[in-house]
Amino acid sequence: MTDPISAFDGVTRLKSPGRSAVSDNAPVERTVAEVLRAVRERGDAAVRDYSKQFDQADLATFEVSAEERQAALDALDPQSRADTEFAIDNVRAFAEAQLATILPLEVEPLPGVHMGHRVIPMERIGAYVPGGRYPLLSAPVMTIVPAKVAGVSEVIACLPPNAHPAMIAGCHLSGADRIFRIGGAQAIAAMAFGTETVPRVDKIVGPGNAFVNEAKRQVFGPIGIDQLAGPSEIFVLADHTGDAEMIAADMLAQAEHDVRTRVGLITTDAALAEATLAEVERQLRDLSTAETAGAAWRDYGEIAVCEDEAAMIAYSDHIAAEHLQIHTEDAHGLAARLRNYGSLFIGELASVVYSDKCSGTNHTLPTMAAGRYTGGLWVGTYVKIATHQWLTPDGVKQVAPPAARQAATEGMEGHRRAAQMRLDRIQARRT
Ligand code: HSO
Ligand code: ZN
Repeated sequence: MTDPISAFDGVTRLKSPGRSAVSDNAPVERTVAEVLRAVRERGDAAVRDYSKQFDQADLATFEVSAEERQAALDALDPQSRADTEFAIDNVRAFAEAQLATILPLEVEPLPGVHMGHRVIPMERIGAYVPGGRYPLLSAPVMTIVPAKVAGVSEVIACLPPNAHPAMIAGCHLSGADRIFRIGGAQAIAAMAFGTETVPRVDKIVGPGNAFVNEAKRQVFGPIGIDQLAGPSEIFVLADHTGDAEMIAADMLAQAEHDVRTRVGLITTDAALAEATLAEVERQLRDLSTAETAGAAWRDYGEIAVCEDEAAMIAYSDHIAAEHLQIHTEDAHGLAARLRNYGSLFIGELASVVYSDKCSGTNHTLPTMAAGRYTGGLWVGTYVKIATHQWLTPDGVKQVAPPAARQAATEGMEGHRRAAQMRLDRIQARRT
C-alpha cells in the first residue's frame, strides 16, 4: 500500500494528507471468520440471525418476489427510471464493444501441435450491491449489466435489507435473475457457500463496507472475486491551463462519498495549487455534504506541486489513483505517457461524475494502488480464457522426447512413461 505522506522526488506539498488510510483490520477479520463459519454450517438460519443482529431485519424470506420487483419499479419516478435505463444502455453498449475484442484463438506454433483458447462465460455470479451513505442507483448497473453481456447464465444480486427500494428497481432493470435482501459478510457467505435459498456462485463482484471486503478476501480461492474495494480516490493532473473551480468541484464530488476518500491535485503550476486550495474551502462553505467532504479533504486531501511534467507523471504512476483526470494543454499527449490508474478522464470536460453515473465505462475501479496491476470491472471479469490443445503424430514426435527427458531428469517416472508411450505407439504403427 502506498504511503501518501512520504516524500517524493521533485514534488513539494502545498497541502499534505493528515492521515494514512492504513487501519487495524484484525477485529473485522475475526468477526467475518465467525460469520463465514456460521453460514457455512447453518445456512439460512445463520443468515437470518446475522440479519437481525447487524441489520435489524427479521425477514420471513430473503428473496425479492416478482410482485416486490414490480412495486419497486412502480415507486421509481419516470425520470429516474429513464436515467437508469440511459446508464444501462451506455454501460451495455461499451461492454458489448469490449466483448468483441476478447477473441477465441486457434494456432499451430509447432507443426502438429495445435492449441488455442475459448472465451467461456461463468455460470453463476453474485453481485453485491452496497447500501451505504447514498443509494447509488448506478451501482447495480455496473456489476450486473456487463455480466449479462458476457453471457453469464445466472446473476444473483444481494443488497442490504434496508436498502432504498430504488436499488431493487436498479437490480431488476439491470437484469438480475434473482435478488436477495441480504447484506454484509452474511451475504458474501451465502453466495460463496450456498444456503437453502441462496445458490452458490462462481465469482462475487461489487464493492461493500469493510466486512464485505474482508469476507470476499476470506472466501477467495474456490470462489473468484473481482477486487477489494477501498474508499474512493480522485487525483487531477493539471498545468497552468487548469481551472481551480472545476478541479475543486471534481475533488469534492468524490470527497462527499466517505470521510476516507482520498483526493488530490498534482500540478506543475504553483498559482493553480494556491487557487485550488482556496477554492476547495470556498465551495465547502455551501456544499450540503460538507461534513463528509470536508473531513475527507482535511484528512486525506493533498495538493502537490511538481517541478516538471516528468515528476508529475512519476508521482501519479506511484499513486495509481482510482480516478485520474487530466487538465493540461496537451491532455491526450500526457495520457499516453501514464501507466498506472484505474480509469482516465482526458481533458476538463470529462468529469469522473459522468462515469460514476451513466457515460458507459465501469465505475467499479481499483483503489489503494491496485491500479498498478489491474484495471476495473469489465465484461472480461465475467469470462474465462481457457486453453486447449490437440496433437497429430508429427506433433507428438516434437514434444514427446524433450518431455520424456525432462521427466527422467526429475525422477518423474510416471510422467516419462506417459510421454514416451505415444511416441512408441506411433513408431510401432510405422514398422
Ligand atoms: N465514485 C464511485 C461511484 C459513484 N459515485 C456512483 C457516485 N455514484 C465509485 O468509484
Ligand atoms: Zn463518485
